[in-house]
Amino acid sequence: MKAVIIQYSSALLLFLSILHCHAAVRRYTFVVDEVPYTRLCSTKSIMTINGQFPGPTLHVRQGETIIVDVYNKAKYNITIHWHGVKQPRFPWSDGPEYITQCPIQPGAKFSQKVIFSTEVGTLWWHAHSDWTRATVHGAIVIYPKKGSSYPFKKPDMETPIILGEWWKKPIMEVYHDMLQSGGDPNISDAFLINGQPGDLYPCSKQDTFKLMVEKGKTYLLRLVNAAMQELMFFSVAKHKLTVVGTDGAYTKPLTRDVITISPGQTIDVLLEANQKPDHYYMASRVYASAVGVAYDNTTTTALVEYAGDYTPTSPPPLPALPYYNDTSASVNFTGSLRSLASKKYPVNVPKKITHRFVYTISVNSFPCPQNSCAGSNGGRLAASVNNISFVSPSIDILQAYYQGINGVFGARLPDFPKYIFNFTGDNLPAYLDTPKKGTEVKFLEYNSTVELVFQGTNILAGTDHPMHLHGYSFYVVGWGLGNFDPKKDPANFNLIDPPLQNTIAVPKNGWSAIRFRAKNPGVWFMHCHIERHLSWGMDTAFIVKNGGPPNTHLLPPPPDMPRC
Ligand SMILES: *[C@@H]1O[C@H](CO)[C@@H](O)[C@H](O)[C@H]1NC(C)=O
Ligand SMILES: *[C@@H]1O[C@H](CO)[C@@H](O)[C@H](O)[C@H]1NC(C)=O
Ligand SMILES: *[C@@H]1O[C@H](CO)[C@@H](O)[C@H](O)[C@H]1NC(C)=O
Ligand SMILES: *[C@@H]1O[C@H](CO)[C@@H](O)[C@H](O)[C@H]1NC(C)=O
Ligand SMILES: *[C@@H]1O[C@H](CO)[C@@H](O)[C@H](O)[C@H]1NC(C)=O
Ligand SMILES: *[C@@H]1O[C@H](CO)[C@@H](O)[C@H](O)[C@H]1NC(C)=O
Ligand SMILES: *[C@@H]1O[C@H](CO)[C@@H](O)[C@H](O)[C@H]1NC(C)=O
Ligand SMILES: *[C@@H]1O[C@H](CO)[C@@H](O)[C@H](O)[C@H]1NC(C)=O
Ligand SMILES: [Cu+2]
Repeated sequence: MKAVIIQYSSALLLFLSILHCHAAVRRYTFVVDEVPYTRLCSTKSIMTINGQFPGPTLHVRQGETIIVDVYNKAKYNITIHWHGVKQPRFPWSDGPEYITQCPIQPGAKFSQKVIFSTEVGTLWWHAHSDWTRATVHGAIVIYPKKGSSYPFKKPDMETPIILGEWWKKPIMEVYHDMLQSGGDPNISDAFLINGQPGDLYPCSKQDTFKLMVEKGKTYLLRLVNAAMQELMFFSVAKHKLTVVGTDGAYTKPLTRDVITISPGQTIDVLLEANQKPDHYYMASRVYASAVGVAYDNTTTTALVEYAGDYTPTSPPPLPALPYYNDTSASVNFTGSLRSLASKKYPVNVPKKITHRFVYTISVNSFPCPQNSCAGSNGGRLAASVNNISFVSPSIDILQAYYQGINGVFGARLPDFPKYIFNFTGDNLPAYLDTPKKGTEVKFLEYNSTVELVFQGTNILAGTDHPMHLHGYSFYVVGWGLGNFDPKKDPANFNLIDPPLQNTIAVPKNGWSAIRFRAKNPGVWFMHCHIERHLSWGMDTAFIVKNGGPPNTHLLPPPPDMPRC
């Protein structure tokens, strides 16, 4: 474990020394490769960056711009997305395949400019092409600007805590099996903490991440949920967790025994080593709310190990986690996050709204010949936004928009559901199941102010949907269970200290309302961060037009954009 501490602190020293000499734009090299990897006594080949899993942590300062040279030495297409980095006026490096770029094909290279602006805290990067993100991901640590500090007690040490999901079979097989059968993908075999399952699995004794702590010190855990399919509960035995940030923005301190983190979300928590010297489990398992949908019910663990001479309790104390389907535990945590909203860290929630939208988000199905697919009633599972199941185009939308190429996408995403029914009702009629197909986006004028209500539906199976918007952070101004009421609910919106996020878990059979100002021109993907829902079509994009002055225009594309 000492080795890990040295590794982190030397990375920090290196980072500080580089920063000290005011070097030009810093460059990182990402080599996408395939390496054999053994977990749970089973070896497979996985895609990684620089042979590391999880991939390298990027350390930057708020407002910095870096360049990452991505070389694809693997045999699959890939793209890399900088999750939560707004990339002002520069969607070209954002990464989602066929939205802002064509994939980096085997043998090709793409130099991606990553432009940080207001983000601070923790974000992450991940592949955004088919299901390659299962093993191609890593943390992004964003330190405050030089001369400014954290709005909380400076931690003595810090570490990323990346939650991952592991299949013994190659992820591409899991993905292709799902596409072929039309049903749900096979559930995973394990969850991981920093690439390790912990010792509660068969054949995993040695594969445990350890955090060495000293009594009296404070540790900043930079949590990332990089799991493919699941929201996760997380807790540390006998210790409190104090949340101080989420999605690259500070929050008011929120102290809890258990937190919920959705795929795509990052949460910064302070852990005080204030218990009897011993070793304690940190543990994570799913929050799975859909009735009748199988899930991996295993528990991943890591160890918090105090320094000193003592006889460790055997087995180590394990934290109590909420039951798998405990929606109130989940929404209570998510609904308790608040922005700092101080003089130094003000909130800037749009008050005058120019565009109001309500988007239903549903899991659907298409009929199959002779009911031969593995989805419900022999159909093929699908998903939709306002009843349109997104079809990925074969050249990217950004290129088509920029060059005026017709026929790649349409602008017919409805502002409101076309058909009003009891969205969260039980036993909904089967004629609601089948969506339309299309590549439909929404155009927004520069500087328009958007209020968007995501309305979950109970079509096929109601569940939580972590909706993620690229290119923006948004204020989460309200949420509720059941149907959104446009007459009553806005009166309760929080316009004082709503949290600023890039991913919001819309509660099962409920709704979430977000607000943002469209001042980042470009093409910005919006989708559910549950990977199967993304693949099934719970996606759309905003195209934000240029404003008047040239400094509100999209920048030109870099010369080495990958070609289709
Ligand atoms: C998925 O599960 C089915 C049924 O157990 C099995 O036949 C198939 O091989 C599995 N596929 C993968 C990729 O694990
Ligand atoms: C997990 O699921 C398996 C079946 O897939 C079941 O046998 C087992 O009891 C479940 N474990 C827990 C802790 O719920
Ligand atoms: C959660 O699961 C348990 C056991 O399957 C079930 O009895 C209970 O009704 C479920 N609760 C909810 C809120 O779905
Ligand atoms: C969460 O639960 C606590 C205690 O039951 C309650 O006081 C609080 O209002 C709840 N918060 C939310 C956002 O539901
Ligand atoms: C919608 O369905 C839910 C669940 O069955 C029910 O509780 C609610 O009363 C229904 N709402 C309306 C307006 O019918
Ligand atoms: C979606 O559109 C299809 C085709 O028009 C229609 O059959 C279906 O009822 C619609 N579903 C919903 C939820 O509006
Ligand atoms: C954006 O709109 C606000 C009013 O909502 C206005 O005060 C501001 O000047 C506008 N900014 C630009 C760049 O157009
Ligand atoms: C890789 O990308 C190219 C360019 O878009 C595409 O033609 C090809 O089908 C892709 N390969 C796979 C396996 O998806
Ligand atoms: Cu979803």
